[in-house]
Formats: sequence, structure tokens, C-alpha cells
Amino acid sequence: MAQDALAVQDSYEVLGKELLRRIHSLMVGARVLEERLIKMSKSGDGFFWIGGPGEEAFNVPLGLQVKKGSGLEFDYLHLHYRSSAILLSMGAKPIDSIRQMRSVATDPYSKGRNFVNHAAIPEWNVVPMSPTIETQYSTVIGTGIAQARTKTDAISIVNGGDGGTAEGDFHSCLVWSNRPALPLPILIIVVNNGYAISTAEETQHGERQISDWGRVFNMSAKTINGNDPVESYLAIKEAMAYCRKERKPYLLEAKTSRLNGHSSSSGANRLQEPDCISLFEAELKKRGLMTPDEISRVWDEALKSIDYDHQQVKSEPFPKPETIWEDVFAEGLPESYPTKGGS
Ligand SMILES: Cc1ncc(C[n+]2csc(CCOP(=O)(O)OP(=O)(O)O)c2C)c(N)n1
Repeated sequence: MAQDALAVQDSYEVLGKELLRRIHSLMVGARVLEERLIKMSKSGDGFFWIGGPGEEAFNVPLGLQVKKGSGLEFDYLHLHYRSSAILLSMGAKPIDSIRQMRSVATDPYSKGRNFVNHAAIPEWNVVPMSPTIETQYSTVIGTGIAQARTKTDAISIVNGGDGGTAEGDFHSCLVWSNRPALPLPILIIVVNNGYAISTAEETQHGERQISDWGRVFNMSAKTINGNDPVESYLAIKEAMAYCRKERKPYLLEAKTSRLNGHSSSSGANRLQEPDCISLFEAELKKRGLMTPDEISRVWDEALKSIDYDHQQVKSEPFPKPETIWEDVFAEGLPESYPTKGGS
């Protein structure tokens, strides 16, 4: 027990005060953003919400450690819809998520076309996010192969939920990344928040933990407490260093809370699960790394900033109907398709 306490203390010292405070501020920023998006969905200022409250303690440390840029020399990200904290930690602006929530034309990810929290950022190798779950574990094989064939320390990173691991795409990713002929430098992340919509983890998984899939392939794998940002930071650091150097895959399972249920379809109300931010704040205060006043100021500033962004987005235009055919591969409807007065 005393040994454990010492190990935790050491971890805080390894990260240092400045980084810990930065992580806290980003976690708060991500939470305030998601809570605003939920509010928008409930007040008719958007149509549907899905996002990541409860996953900030894992996602912020991940975003901070990405090798960010465009092309094979930089990390590729194949993410899913609970990843806002990753993107904010990479430098994405909260206002752009609000734009996508309100489906305005200024949404830089999809010009107001896609669901909220479905980003696409070519200049940072953030591959367009898909609402069909788990397909990202198939697309990551492609960039993984390209990076395995390139002399670089860059890697491909994929994340998704526990439920999705029942899909074939997840298993294709394990098979392809572990081929002896060409192992792939992929950080395979599963954020296990305990549920797939309403299906509880324990009713679905025959394996003891999802990281046990690593044993089948003799691959490096670990399960961590994704509600702890310090443990997450160090585990991600270790996993990334392994993929970068060995050019092999690593399976990382992070157990987190899911604080507002699945999406607006299930109400998005706050649930009684451990809150990673409250837990972190208690630890920061106990260690004298932040005072209660400093913590309040971080929340106040984040709220003020999100209010300002939200007001700004309310003044922005919706896409014009005639732009519907922009950015699609097909050039309009075929002539045979009845467009006017047809049935
Ligand atoms: C291919 C496909 N099947 C089903 C769905 C419906 N669906 C959306 S989210 C979801 C649950 C995903 O659960 P999990 O993988 O645990 O991720 P979480 O949402 O908990 O992060 C399902 C079944 C879908 N979007 N795509």
C-alpha cells in the first residue's frame, strides 16, 4: 500500500506542476464544451449530440502527445465521436465544434453537413470520422502499412469503444497489424466506458479484459485506469514510444466513465459515475498544486469563453441549399431521377 502511494506520488512529480495544470485546464475546457453542446441539443440549437464527457482524463494526455502534422512523417488519427478532448489538446478550437453542432456553413470539418464531434482535419492527419462504428479500425490499417514502409517514427492511432470490439473491423486491425511479414506501427486504443449504448460490458465480453486480445498475437497490451490523467499520460507515453521505435502495434484499453449516457437519444442526463475532473482536482489540491480559487478561475474562464463562442456562432449562416453538391464525388442527380413534381 505504502509502495503504491509512493508510485503515484512519483508519477505526479514526473509530469511536473506546469504540465499537470495544463492537463487540468484542457480537461475543464473539453467538459465545458461538451456540456454546452448538450445544452444546445436540448434547446433546439442543434439536432443531435454525442460526445466525450467522462473520457477527458485519457483523451487530453493522448492529444498532448500526438506528433501533429500532415503526411506520413506525422501521426495519423482515426478517431471516433468521443474525441473532442483529444482535438482540443492538439489545438483545435472549441468554436468549431459548436459550429458543427449548429450545422452552420462555417463548420470547418463538414460545412454543416455531418454530426457534431465528427471532425476531419487534413492538415493534422485527422481522418474524417465516421458515424458507423469501428470502421476506423479498418482505415488505420492503410496508414499503418504506408508508415511501416516509410522511414519515420510517426505512427497511426485509432480509438473506439468497448462495444465496437465485437465488430470484424477491430479483429481485422489486430490481424493486419500483427502480420510477421509487415508488423504495423499502430497504437490501437479501446476506451472502455462500460457500455455500448445500453449493452453493459459484462453481458457482452467473454474475454476477461479487452486487452487480453493482445495475448492471441503475443502483442504488447495493457489495461489502465482512464479516469486518471497521470496514469493515462504515462501509459500513452510508453505505448507511443514502443510503436515509434519498434514499428509494431500496441493495444491499450482505458477504463473510463460515461458521464452523460450514450447520446442525446438517451437523454444525455448526468449520471452518478466517478468524475475524472473532480478526482483530479481533489488530488491537485491535496498536493498543493492548485488552490480552490485557481481551480474556480479555470472553470470561470472556460465558461466565459464558451459563451462568447456560442454567441458568435449564432450569428453565422447556415449552408445555402445550392451548395448541396459541393464536395461530393457524384456530379448531381442522374437525369433519370425525378427532381420536380416526380414521385
Ligand atoms: C456499424 C454500426 N453498427 C451499429 C451502430 C449503432 N451504434 C452507434 S454507437 C453504438 C455503440 C458503440 O458502443 P461502444 O463501441 O462501446 O462505444 P461508445 O459509444 O460507448 O464510446 C452503436 C451500436 C453504428 N453506428 N454503426
